[in-house]
Amino acid sequence: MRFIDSHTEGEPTRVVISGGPDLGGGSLRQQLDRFARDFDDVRRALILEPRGSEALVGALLCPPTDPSCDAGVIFFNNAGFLGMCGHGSIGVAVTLAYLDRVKGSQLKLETPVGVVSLEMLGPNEASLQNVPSYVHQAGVTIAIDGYPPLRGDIGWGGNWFFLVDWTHTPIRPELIPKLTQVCLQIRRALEERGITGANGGVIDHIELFCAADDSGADSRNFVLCPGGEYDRSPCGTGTSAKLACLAAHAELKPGEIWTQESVIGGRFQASYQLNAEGRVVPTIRGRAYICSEGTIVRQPNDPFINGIPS
Ligand code: PYC
Repeated sequence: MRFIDSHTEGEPTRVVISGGPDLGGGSLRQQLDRFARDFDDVRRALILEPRGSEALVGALLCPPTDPSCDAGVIFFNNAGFLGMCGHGSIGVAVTLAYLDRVKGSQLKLETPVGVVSLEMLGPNEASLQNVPSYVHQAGVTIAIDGYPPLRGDIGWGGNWFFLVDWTHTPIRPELIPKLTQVCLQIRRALEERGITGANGGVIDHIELFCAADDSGADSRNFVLCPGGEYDRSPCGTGTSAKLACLAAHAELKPGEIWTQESVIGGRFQASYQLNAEGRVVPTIRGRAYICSEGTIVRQPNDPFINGIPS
């Protein structure tokens, strides 16, 4: 399998450019299910150490069902599969541009949760129009040890998020281990209380946010991903869910720019329009850089041929 690695505001994406599993066509959901059922060893080999890292998100290009799309894409990580991935879509766009595979400046990708469009703003910058995003439930209170009751919103931005105002404590790189523990506690509390997104969707991303000090951004966030790693970028689907919350609480008007900073200082510029159903259609602008190209090798006698289980 040949791949190209990039990072979007620090968060890595590995695009498989040849030799990946043939998922046989059908809807992106069907292709994802086939990937999970028949080729999970490929996911693990691509993502886990020693060939990958816990923070890595993989992207497999596959045939779209929508003829207006340039490609289908399935995103995956150390724990399984993602419905959508914002930093990953920007990484795919920059990778395809690097390969000279973007006609003009527009790219349309079909994902298991809907179609997203990208506009190249330069070789290392793209603007993503994400799937419609919304608040499923606002003001959900949960209890975790060591903290007063926490209130958060359940939001959809292509994945499910629980978004918690964390203004009382700074969100800074040196606090990443502590923030990770807090998010794991929150996720456990949601699970124990059976709190889910719509149709029982598992809330597998936790997002804490606070004011961004004097950096000029509107907010800084910390996003815990399903496999227990934090997002180095401000998280495209998480920022989309955040826009939905801001719109629901009348804190941001359509077309206004929201600058979302990550815990390590990466930034997305975000805004939204409302669609006919009153849902938020997010636009997320960010930068990605190619960082390596390579071939995955799996020797048959390698005890870690499918990666080191995390
Ligand atoms: O950017 O949407 C995102 C994302 C999800 C998980 C990691 N990054």
